[in-house]
Amino acid sequence: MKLWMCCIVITLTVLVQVSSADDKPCVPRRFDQDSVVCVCNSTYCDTIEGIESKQRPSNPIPYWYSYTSSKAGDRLSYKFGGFTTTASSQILFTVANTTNTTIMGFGGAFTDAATMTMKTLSDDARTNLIKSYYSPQGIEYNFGRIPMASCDFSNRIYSYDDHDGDMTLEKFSLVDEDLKYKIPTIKDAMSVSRRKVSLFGSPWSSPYWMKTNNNMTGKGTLKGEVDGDYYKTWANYFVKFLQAYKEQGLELWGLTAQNEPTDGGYTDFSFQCLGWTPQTQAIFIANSLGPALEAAGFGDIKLMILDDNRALIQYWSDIVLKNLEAAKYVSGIAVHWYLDLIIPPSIIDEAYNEFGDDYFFLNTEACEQDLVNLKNSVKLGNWYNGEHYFTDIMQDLKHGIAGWVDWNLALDMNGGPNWANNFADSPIIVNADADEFYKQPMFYAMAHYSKFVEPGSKVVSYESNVSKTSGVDAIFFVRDNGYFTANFVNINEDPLDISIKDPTVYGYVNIEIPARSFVTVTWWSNTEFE
Ligand SMILES: *[C@@H]1O[C@H](CO)[C@@H](O)[C@H](O)[C@H]1NC(C)=O
Ligand SMILES: *[C@@H]1O[C@H](CO)[C@@H](O)[C@H](O)[C@H]1NC(C)=O
Ligand SMILES: *[C@@H]1O[C@H](CO)[C@@H](O)[C@H](O)[C@H]1NC(C)=O
Ligand SMILES: *[C@@H]1O[C@H](CO)[C@@H](O)[C@H](O)[C@H]1NC(C)=O
Ligand SMILES: CC(=O)N[C@H]1CO[C@H](CO)[C@@H](O)[C@@H]1O
Repeated sequence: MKLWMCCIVITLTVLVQVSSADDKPCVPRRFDQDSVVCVCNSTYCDTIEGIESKQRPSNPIPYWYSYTSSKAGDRLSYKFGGFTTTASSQILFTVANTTNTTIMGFGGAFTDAATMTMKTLSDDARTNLIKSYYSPQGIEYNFGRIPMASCDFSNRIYSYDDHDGDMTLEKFSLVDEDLKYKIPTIKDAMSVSRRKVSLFGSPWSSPYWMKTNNNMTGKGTLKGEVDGDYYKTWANYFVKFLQAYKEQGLELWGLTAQNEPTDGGYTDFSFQCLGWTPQTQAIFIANSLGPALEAAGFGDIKLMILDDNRALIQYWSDIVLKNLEAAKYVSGIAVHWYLDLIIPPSIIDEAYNEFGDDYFFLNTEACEQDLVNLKNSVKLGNWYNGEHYFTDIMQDLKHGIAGWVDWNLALDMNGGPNWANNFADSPIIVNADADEFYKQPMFYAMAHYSKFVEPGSKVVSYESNVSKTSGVDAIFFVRDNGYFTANFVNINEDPLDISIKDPTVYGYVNIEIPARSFVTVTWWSNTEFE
């Protein structure tokens, strides 16, 4: 221990509560739920600059900084304090010197619904919304998912080639939804971002005339033989999509081979889908999609398989990736969160142990819905919805999933538009009549990760004697410059005092994790990793 360290520790035993100098605070509003939303409009929106930590100071002083969001109404409230000589809590979290998963990042989807809803705001309010997600004053998302043509969150059912029998896709073209809504919004997001934004496309259905039931909705697969002409045309459709977006100035980072490939196996499935088994997906990738992408100069595209619930992760990956001709074109395994409450993460461990060295794992969709009454899905200010996001992300990242991409970036007050009435909630809800939008607890749940866990950070192992029944859980990360971030959640109605020990920093962080809260704690560490 250096002498100056001990002096600072002694003089800084009292917590200093300040608000970060330049940040604009949340303007809270309570609707009919247990917590608040933050209201933004054309002239005001809360901001979060975060701590600049690109360059390691030559003598980092042993301070910690924290950001708290709580059911009681905190939204990224900022505090800092010094490491203290003794642990004031019996509950100790000790960081170790081993790391796991490298974090790829966080994001949301530029659906028709999201981008059209944003357009119902005035230009200035819309800009505030886009900045809230992608700018340095916002939560700095670095992923964007793009539905290829229509999905349920569209106003109508369409593909990029609704011309019966156009097997060469001569009449393929982007539509107004791309040209007037999705592409301009994506460009605006990228222009306010300082992080590299990685875009990936996902198809819901082929054109109706390629599908066995002649309809983009309902049970069906590609027509004809497995590996036949329709497989080639469908692969060419991906290439045309990538080329068309490139012509518009957007180069995609990745693709999923199919959104929820199992949906197309359900009789009367109610929105756009196309059915695949892992066997047919493997054949499609090996003989059609992979070679077509490579031949068109898109060989670097990060191709993901599955893009469906975790229940299938091991089964699906095992079949697709054991087809070595398919596997050579695949970079990642994409999962959706919808069955996470009933399917334990051990199923991810199984797949991760087998495939984690060669493929990345990414969560590519999640949203809250009121399954009893879909029309009631928007729950403005609901704290549990935020907690559900926060804890699901924590669980995923502890089990090898490298990033977490949400569903619609924004929706209207009804949780739409959605032509199939499959309404959902979103971290941002737009009230066009008032020219306002509402940042929900889900938004701040995402913020604690996307803002503070920079892409490239690694998950750090730790030990703790917190009781499993305490309702408090944690995950630790380190950036490549040695900056640590710890994310805590408390799902109980009582606060809990905890202490954090970093063996390379003299003293302890003593901090309260308030009732029903998310807390991010950050500090400079001297840990040398194994
Ligand atoms: C926007 O919100 C701020 C903060 O609540 C408020 O002072 C301002 O009047 C609002 N602006 C408009 C145009 O409604
Ligand atoms: C947790 O571990 C610390 C350090 O080993 C110890 O002092 C404390 O008593 C333990 N607390 C509980 C509740 O076991
Ligand atoms: C597809 O099915 C939907 C009902 O799910 C129906 O409204 C629509 O007209 C059908 N489209 C075609 C091209 O048959
Ligand atoms: C990592 O921690 C272990 C146990 O605390 C210690 O024995 C080892 O020397 C550490 N390794 C490095 C590189 O600091
Ligand atoms: C998901 C994963 O790889 N977890 C591992 C993280 O590291 C610890 C020890 O360093 C392992 O025990 C986990 O299995």
